[in-house]
Amino acid sequence: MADKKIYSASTTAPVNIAVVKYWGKRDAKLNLPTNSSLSPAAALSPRTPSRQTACFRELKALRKKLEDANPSLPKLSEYHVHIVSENNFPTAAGLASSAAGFAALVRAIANLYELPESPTELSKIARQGSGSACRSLFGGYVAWEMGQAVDGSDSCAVEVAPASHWPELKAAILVVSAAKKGVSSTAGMQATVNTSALFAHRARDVVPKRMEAMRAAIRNRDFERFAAHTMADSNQFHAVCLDTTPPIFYMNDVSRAAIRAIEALNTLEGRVVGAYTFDAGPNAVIYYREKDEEKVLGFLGELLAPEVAEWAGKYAKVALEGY
Ligand code: 2P0
Repeated sequence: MADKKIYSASTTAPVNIAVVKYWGKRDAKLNLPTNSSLSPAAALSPRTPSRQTACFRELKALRKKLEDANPSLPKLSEYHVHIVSENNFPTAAGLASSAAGFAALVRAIANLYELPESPTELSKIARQGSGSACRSLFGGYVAWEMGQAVDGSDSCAVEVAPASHWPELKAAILVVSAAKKGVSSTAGMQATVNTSALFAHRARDVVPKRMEAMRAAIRNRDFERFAAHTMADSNQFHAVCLDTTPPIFYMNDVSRAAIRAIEALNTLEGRVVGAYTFDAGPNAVIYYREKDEEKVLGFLGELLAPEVAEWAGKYAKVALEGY
């Protein structure tokens, strides 16, 4: 390399909070899931070195292929890469920070290498960093199709609808605790796969039908259906965590108070105005329609404000990206 030019590329990637949850791997090395999953992206850390290595190996191989086909291109595949990553969400608190981190890493390096691969192709690489990262390659409503192949070649993310499809849908994030979670997703989901009897029922009988119902709800902008499946899926995900040996508890008393508050509000209004969902941590994500924002946030704020130090803080009203 005679010419030591510096090339750079930067990007951002959204966190995503799944409404049909990914929980369980059928291949831990390739991060191949035991069920498909689906998420809207929300507004805005790479993890273990081996996962980064896997992503880089694939990205460099694609660049090398491009260089071999176009000999005039600089040999970027031989360059050292310096990565700077910033995260404006609490890390490892069950708010999809690793998803955004790996998606941004893969997107930025693909930009740097000028790779022509589609977001769906790149999602197969991001998936190897963190399973849920494959969904953060897109900005709108995204499904991660679990795929069947043992090499992971069909386990990738596809766009269900762009963010602009449903501008009324908003999300508020209630940061109950920004502390790191006690059980990592990787360890937790493997324990669930190995010990929970309820898990097989979820992966085989529930999620495939729910994926179809959720796609239809999004397509039709049917908030009632969207909300019903979102809450049911969150509750079943936490049920399989509880059904794990030893049991995994991600929600706490404040999380449960948030569930009761939303259930009470929906009953009070006589229609579904809010839908809660919790990932691998105690923080609540509440989906609602813009017209109901005051109602939902006001009610939650009144009921929970004394218990939630950061309520109304900087994370309290994070609108979905692009909305
Ligand atoms: C999801 N979660 O669908 C689910 C819901 C947590 C609960 O994807 O081991 O960090 O890196 O593939 O992607 C969190 O798991 O796990 C997750 P790895 P990841 O968003």
